[in-house]
Amino acid sequence: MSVGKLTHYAFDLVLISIVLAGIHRNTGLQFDTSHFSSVDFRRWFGNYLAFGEACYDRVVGLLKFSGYFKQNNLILDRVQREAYVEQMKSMQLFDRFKDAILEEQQEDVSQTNAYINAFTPKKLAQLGLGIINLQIANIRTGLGGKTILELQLDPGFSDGEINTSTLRTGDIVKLSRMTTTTTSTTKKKTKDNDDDQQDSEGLEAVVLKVTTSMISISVDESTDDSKILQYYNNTNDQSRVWLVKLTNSITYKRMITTMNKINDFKDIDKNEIHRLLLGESKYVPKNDNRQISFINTQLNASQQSAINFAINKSNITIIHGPPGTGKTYTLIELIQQLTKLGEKVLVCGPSNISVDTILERLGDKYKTGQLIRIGHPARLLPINLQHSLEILSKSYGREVIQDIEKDIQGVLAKIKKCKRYSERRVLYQELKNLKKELKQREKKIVHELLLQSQVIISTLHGAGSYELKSNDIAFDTIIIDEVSQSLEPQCWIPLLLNNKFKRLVIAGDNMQLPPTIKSKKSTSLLGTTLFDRLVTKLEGNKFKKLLDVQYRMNESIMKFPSLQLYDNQLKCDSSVESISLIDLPGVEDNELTNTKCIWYDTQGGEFPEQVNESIEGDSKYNEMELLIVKGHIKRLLESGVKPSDIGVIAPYSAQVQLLKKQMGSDNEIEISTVDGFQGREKEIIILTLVRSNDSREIGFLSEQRRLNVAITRPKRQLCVIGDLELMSQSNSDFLKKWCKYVEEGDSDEPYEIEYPNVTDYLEHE
Ligand SMILES: *[C@@H]1O[C@H](CO)[C@@H](O)[C@H](O)[C@H]1NC(C)=O
Ligand SMILES: *[C@@H]1O[C@H](CO)[C@@H](O)[C@H](O)[C@H]1NC(C)=O
Ligand SMILES: *[C@@H]1O[C@H](CO)[C@@H](O)[C@H](O)[C@H]1NC(C)=O
Ligand SMILES: *[C@@H]1O[C@H](CO)[C@@H](O)[C@H](O)[C@H]1NC(C)=O
Ligand SMILES: *[C@@H]1O[C@H](CO)[C@@H](O)[C@H](O)[C@H]1NC(C)=O
Ligand SMILES: *[C@@H]1O[C@H](CO)[C@@H](O)[C@H](O)[C@H]1NC(C)=O
Ligand SMILES: *[C@@H]1O[C@H](CO)[C@@H](O)[C@H](O)[C@H]1NC(C)=O
Ligand SMILES: *[C@@H]1O[C@H](CO)[C@@H](O)[C@H](O)[C@H]1NC(C)=O
Ligand SMILES: CC(=O)N[C@H]1CO[C@H](CO)[C@@H](O)[C@@H]1O
Ligand SMILES: CC(=O)N[C@H]1CO[C@H](CO)[C@@H](O)[C@@H]1O
Ligand SMILES: [Mg+2]
Repeated sequence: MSVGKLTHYAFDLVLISIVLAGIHRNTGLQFDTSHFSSVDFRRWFGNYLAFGEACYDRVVGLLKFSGYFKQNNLILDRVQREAYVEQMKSMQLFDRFKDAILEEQQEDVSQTNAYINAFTPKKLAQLGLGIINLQIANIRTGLGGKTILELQLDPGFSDGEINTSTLRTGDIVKLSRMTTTTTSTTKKKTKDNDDDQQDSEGLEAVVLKVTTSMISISVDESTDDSKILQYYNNTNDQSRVWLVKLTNSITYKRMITTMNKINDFKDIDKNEIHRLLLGESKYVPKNDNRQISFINTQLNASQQSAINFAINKSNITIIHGPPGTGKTYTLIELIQQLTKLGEKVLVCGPSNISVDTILERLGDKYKTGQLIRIGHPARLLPINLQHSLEILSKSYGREVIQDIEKDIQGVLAKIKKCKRYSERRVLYQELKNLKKELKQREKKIVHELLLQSQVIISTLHGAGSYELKSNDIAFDTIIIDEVSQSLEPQCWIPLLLNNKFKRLVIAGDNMQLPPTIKSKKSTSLLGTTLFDRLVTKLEGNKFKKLLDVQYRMNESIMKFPSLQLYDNQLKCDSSVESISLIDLPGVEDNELTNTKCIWYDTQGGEFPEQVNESIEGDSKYNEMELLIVKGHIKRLLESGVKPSDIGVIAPYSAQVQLLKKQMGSDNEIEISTVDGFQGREKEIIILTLVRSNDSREIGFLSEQRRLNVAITRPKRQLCVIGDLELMSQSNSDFLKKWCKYVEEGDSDEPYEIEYPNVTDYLEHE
């Protein structure tokens, strides 16, 4: 019997079973199998009927489903039905995103609470989570009528400087008075109980600025002024306060709101790009003919082609920029071209640093007022101060604002002196009115500024701030940089501002660091970025442009990542393809400096990993591997390499901490985890993989995107220290292929493999 016939019979059998099940379900008629003599046949027939019933349920389900569509007039044709199904799917997706965000927030809160509950303020300060012994030096009014407190160290308790590494601009903090238990050494008179209760509440605030002498915080808007002033009055100017870092719940709230908005997104409010991103319509290329001449004539073919594509060929573009391919460089040209064509552009990124990088490069290309950075820039170069919205709005509307600010200061001064409650109350009311007036005037100024500007730069989160909400601020193009490090729910914040944008450009590399996620459970969903989803689930490959010329590293360093992660599509620019350490001034020409890639193989059990258990979770380290790191550094320095050209990367923070301790603080060798090197480069990178274990565990070395970042930082030498046997037996495809490549290569030896002799290294310690 032919296969075709067999399938035919099988199909008939299935149909018959469904018909039998239908008869059973609709008439209650049972099949009496007892007169079949063969037990085997009876059993088979029973299973056969059960199978039929299962199929029957599915078929009926399907029929009901399509009936539902018909009843509700939801289908007229296939295309619409498909769109509807996609819409249901994407709603499910955004519901699942919501769950994942909530989970993430819970994890974040519980981690923070674990710290705050476990430790005293003093200990928290040592851990870098708080600052103690502060006093309020001044209260003033900031943009939007917010109250700003300026804090200094209490000279009676601390003569040092504020630990500027503890707090960053934008951190959410709680300000509380230091209780008598923590101030037992003070000679201060004790306060009544009433006070202590108010203390435990504290004030929530946002950090605006941190210097060694002063911290400015902006108090949560919902906080009553009188409550703030309790922390600042002339009757208890001795009292000390302290700050502790809290979980920033605003970012989570904004993401949840955004997900809700998508679920309620009405069809008529969507534009073509929204529909495309939601999978509700098919991608259609376009063919415009906008003439431009490149401002930057150095752009290579793939960079030019990406710009051409974004302007002429498509309303949506993914610019895929592998390490060192000039992604930001390309975006800078694109932004300038778009504004030359008269467009208004919104540029967003996941972090302050990601957008400030762009601001820095655009800063001198736009006049004051044409380019505006919303939010508090993390590190503003003086030249870019003129582009900060906050600063701009102060100078732009100076006259309108200044007199009212003066009035507010006057009232504040009066309140400070005033002792009678009834008088105070009148003053509070006056203050409130003045602030309202100030807020309105500022809003108007800000609105005018944004309306006139050509390029607005903001973090993804910041794009949801009130300044941009106004409907008449419409962008022609939205650009999201570092999209692979952004959570998709955050990418939707700028996209939901309105539906007037005509073009979306997202840029990133899905083979580099993913967004940071705290919760273990939600990793899979939040870890899927917009880039990933467009490429894997939708038609992203049709509008993805790869930048394929790499300007950072020697060809031999680029080879493996290109082969493994970029389909061997990367080309080395001639300016870097054969760069070598010996080209650097003062570097000797010897065997070590001539080697491109070195692997110190630590297999054999003499370099075991160790575990450091701490509150942040276990972290691994490997003291023996550090011996080799130091040995290699020593040889490099002896060959004339400058310490500032060397970077050491370890995937584990315990290893980083330990090496930093061993090396001391006064050297210029940079030691960091992978994340600290992201977006950067060094002449030499030494990578210590740490893991070496009989149990064949590699932990998060299995994250290929992280390793890819590590091995694509060096320009002239990559030195890896790791257990080749463990890596090659791991279940990570990337590691296995890498080991194979290291050991066998494709043509000549790609890596110099060394087998370090522990005795030698220990002797030289
Ligand atoms: C300063 O903060 C860092 C981390 O934020 C912390 O490790 C360090 O111990 C702090 N220094 C002091 C003197 O508290
Ligand atoms: C950037 O800075 C703003 C304002 O200071 C802050 O609110 C925000 O959390 C920061 N964003 C990131 C991603 O660090
Ligand atoms: C000033 O501080 C003292 C002590 O903390 C407090 O009892 C008092 O209520 C404060 N005054 C005002 C007006 O808030
Ligand atoms: C758009 O296409 C036209 C014709 O193909 C070309 O001359 C022009 O340079 C393109 N514009 C850009 C931005 O590449
Ligand atoms: C691209 O956007 C423009 C402006 O919104 C629109 O007119 C055009 O139909 C869009 N093209 C495609 C192929 O979606
Ligand atoms: C750089 O690459 C060239 C050719 O690919 C190779 O001959 C040379 O040894 C490499 N040098 C270094 C230091 O990587
Ligand atoms: C282990 O961690 C603690 C604190 O987290 C640190 O003080 C100690 O130096 C670490 N030990 C090693 C060997 O890394
Ligand atoms: C390591 O070096 C020591 C002394 O230099 C030598 O005695 C020993 O044989 C070497 N071990 C190996 C495995 O080569
Ligand atoms: C085709 C093209 O323009 N290639 C350029 C790529 O970039 C290098 C260096 O920036 C130029 O030298 C090439 O001409
Ligand atoms: C966590 C773990 O499995 N540790 C083991 C790693 O391997 C060494 C021996 O190489 C064992 O002693 C550890 O227990
Ligand atoms: Mg970049």
